[in-house]
Amino acid sequence: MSGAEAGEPVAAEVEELKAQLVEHNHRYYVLDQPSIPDAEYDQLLRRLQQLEQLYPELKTDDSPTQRVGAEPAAAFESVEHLLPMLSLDNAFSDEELQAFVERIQSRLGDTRFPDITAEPKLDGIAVSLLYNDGKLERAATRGDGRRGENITSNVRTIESVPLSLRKNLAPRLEVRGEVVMSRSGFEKLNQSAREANDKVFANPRNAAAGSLRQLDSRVTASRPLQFMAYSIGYLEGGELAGSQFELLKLLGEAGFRINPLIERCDSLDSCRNYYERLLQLRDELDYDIDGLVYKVDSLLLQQRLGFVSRAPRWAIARKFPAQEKSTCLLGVDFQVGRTGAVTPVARLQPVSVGGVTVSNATLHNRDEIARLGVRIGDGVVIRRAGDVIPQVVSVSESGGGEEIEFPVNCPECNTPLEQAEGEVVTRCPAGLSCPAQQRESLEHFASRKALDIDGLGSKLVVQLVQAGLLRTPADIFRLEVEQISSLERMGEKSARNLCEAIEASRKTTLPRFVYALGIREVGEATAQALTSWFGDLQQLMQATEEQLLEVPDVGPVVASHIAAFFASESNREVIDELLQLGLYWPQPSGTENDALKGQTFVLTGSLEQMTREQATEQLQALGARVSGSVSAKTSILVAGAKAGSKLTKAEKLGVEIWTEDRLIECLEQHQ
Ligand code: 5U1
Repeated sequence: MSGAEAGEPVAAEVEELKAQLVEHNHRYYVLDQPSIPDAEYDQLLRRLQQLEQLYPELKTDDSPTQRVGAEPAAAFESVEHLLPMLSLDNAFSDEELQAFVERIQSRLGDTRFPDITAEPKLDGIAVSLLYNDGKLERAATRGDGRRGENITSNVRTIESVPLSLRKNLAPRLEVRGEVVMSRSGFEKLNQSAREANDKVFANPRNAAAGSLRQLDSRVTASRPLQFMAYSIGYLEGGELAGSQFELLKLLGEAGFRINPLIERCDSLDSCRNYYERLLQLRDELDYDIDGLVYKVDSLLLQQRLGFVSRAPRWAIARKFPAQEKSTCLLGVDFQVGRTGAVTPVARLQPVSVGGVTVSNATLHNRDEIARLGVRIGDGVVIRRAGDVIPQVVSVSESGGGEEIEFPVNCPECNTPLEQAEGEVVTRCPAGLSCPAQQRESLEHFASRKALDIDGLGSKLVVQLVQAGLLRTPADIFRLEVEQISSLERMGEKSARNLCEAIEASRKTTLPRFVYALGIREVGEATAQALTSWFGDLQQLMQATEEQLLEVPDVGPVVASHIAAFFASESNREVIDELLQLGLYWPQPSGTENDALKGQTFVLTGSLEQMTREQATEQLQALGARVSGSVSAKTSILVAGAKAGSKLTKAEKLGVEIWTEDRLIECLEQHQ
């Protein structure tokens, strides 16, 4: 059928499908607000692919099917930027920031504070995107600022880069910004690389750079990259906006992802305050930032201020302390985790990395030690980012010390260790008879995202196990105040508090319970997916691997772990005992459940009377959606203490704002 001529209805359907897919891409990759399930999106995409195959004349360059198109290239062509891509001067202290503002005031002959926008400085790869009549024509790296490399075919694969602008702002327009890899995406990429014995990247920036320099754009397409716009370069056809802030808003309307943390500052104090807040937020973000950029907001003033050599006079970067440092490897311990995985842990000469003292870092596994070629006494580079455990990135100086020997037997129970064919992980196969695995499983069961038993932390678990009071999670619900208070350093009051916390945890939710079981590879999201799919515990426990594979995001490995877990007689016994000891989860009942149906809540700032997880759970139980970002679709923003940019954005959008007390009142009213 290929080559048949398309009639009008087909052409119209293709146009409609393209428009729908572009819209869904934008909602998913730019706004983080998908509005249809993945399966429905895939169906639309498949239909478009089918029609384009039948009627190739309807295929256009900006079709969502054409992100990965070009054949692998032999090399990257060098291209000249229409306007040089500048670098930034740095300020390393408040005094230097003040001097920057004073220089501006003196040059402008005006002592008033010039409004300034403050933006996170992404630790990624600067990229220039040239749009001709609203269509992406060329993408280039910064290179030396005058000439860069043409990486168009790779950048086209980044879904947050619009192939066609949603709003054509100018006949010719160059948009500049940063390509970054998310931290979570980077961790996953490195984990798969480790499992496949491939090269791992030292940090998300290197991973983004490596991904953009692929000669085969299909490889780039498989990498979790995103583009955030921060300015324009070349522009034809007159000014677009009066200020940097308005310009970013316009770029957002044209379809670009704009950093939601950008703020306007009207004094030196607010500039400093922004720095402090961003420094606090840094670890929570899913992308690396290495500081922030202050820019004079008025584009007219920017023009008057001009440039010195290769940097603008109207902008300055304020760098954060580095998150990588060198130190000495003193030794290596081997830790056995909940699932028996043995992890080598580097013991380090303590070193301050980005304001936190680091004395341990992970070496991941046996292969990683070999890849790094690291020995005891070597100088090593340590990196910490976000919530992840600090890691050894490379050897900075060889000390010629002894080699690191991986143990043959479990360091906790002496059982011979095993490494399955094709797996990088070395495991102790002893299961719950290995004290480390028993301890870790109990700790996991009581942890915050599982049964959330306040006070039952690692030290107490060790004490209770040693005293013979705890063996399986069911034993937790048999503990008595007298038994607990007889432990060393345990008073009557703490024992009573713990018993109360245990009592309160009997009422839980099914997803929490499934997560608490500690099934290999079943994290919170999978536990949620499994329970929404099967509805109740019995159905889940009886599911075959085939049935488990039908659950979204459950692959063959996870399915086999789940089936094996529930097939185990001892696991089934513990579950039975837990239920007999009074663990329960209220069944959601249709009528009371949807009091807040159709409402989208966003929680921001710190809540004082409940955790965000509790608030989220209770809102969801009443049928509300809880989203991470504010948009025009947000119904209510709940603002706790120190609420930041989400509050500002919600105010701008006219979203209803609640205090924590108002939230509690609403929850109580509907419970
Ligand atoms: N957020 C942001 N990063 N960044 C880097 N804005 C920004 N602006 C830059 C650079 C190099 O340069 C312009 C000020 C020219």
